[in-house]
Amino acid sequence: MTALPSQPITDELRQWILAQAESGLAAPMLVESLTRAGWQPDVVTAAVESVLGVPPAARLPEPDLAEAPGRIDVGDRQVQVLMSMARPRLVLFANLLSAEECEALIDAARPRLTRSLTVATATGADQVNDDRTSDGMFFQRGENAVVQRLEERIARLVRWPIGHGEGLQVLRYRPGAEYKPHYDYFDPAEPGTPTILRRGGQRVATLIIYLNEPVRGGGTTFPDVFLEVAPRPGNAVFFSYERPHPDTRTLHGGAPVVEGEKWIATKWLREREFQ
Ligand code: PD2
Ligand code: ZN
Repeated sequence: MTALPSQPITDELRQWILAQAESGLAAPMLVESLTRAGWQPDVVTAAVESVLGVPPAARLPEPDLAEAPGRIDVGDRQVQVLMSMARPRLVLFANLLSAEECEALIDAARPRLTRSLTVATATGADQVNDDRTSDGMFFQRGENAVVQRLEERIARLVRWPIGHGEGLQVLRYRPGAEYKPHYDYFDPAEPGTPTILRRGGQRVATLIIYLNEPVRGGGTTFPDVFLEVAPRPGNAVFFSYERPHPDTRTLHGGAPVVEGEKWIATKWLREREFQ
């Protein structure tokens, strides 16, 4: 049998893959369109993997619920699975952090809190936003022992490289503070989005980890599916979005805290290495 002529991974091919990925095309769609254009599937797979840093098959963070649907071994702990749903792709976990670890994160974050900013997708710059009235801070990846341990657990929990995660963000909501419903992905229609995507590509999943329990209010809402997650220390809600589009049903918000404080840590996961 004659071997097919080999096709090299050219710079042009790499640049095309990067440009398409930056405009929001997911890895499997890239593979499909290049294969349809006549590229050999193994060349395409290798090229997409080398440019994006992930095998196209492992296209989204996803917990492994096939073996034991009720718990996931994350190395140093068993995380419980309380519920999961398909659309939005969402999984609720318990026991991701101990009470002591929640307190250690709060104590390390407290002196560094400032009024939360959001990325202005029109320009790519950070700005104060009335839809988000919490105080927050970012840890560097691996900044201290608790952060590092948590990042290792998250990587095992949702099978996504630590290097594809943004630094952990901690937020504190006081009474009256809220985070109005929004999507966590960057809107491809906004002019600032290509600049944001140069660093690690799109966000593809979010893990919101609860560090305490407010006295009243402060649930995480998913208005499209009428779901509200109650904050409980050590629990976490995971959701992923295969493309930056409302049909993922990942609209979500932080309901106003009525009494007490609410503390969370959020880990956003990107398509590619986030430097
Ligand atoms: O605090 C929350 O429940 C919440 C709601 C919506 C957090 C986020 N989004 C976030 O950190 O993205
Ligand atoms: Zn959010």
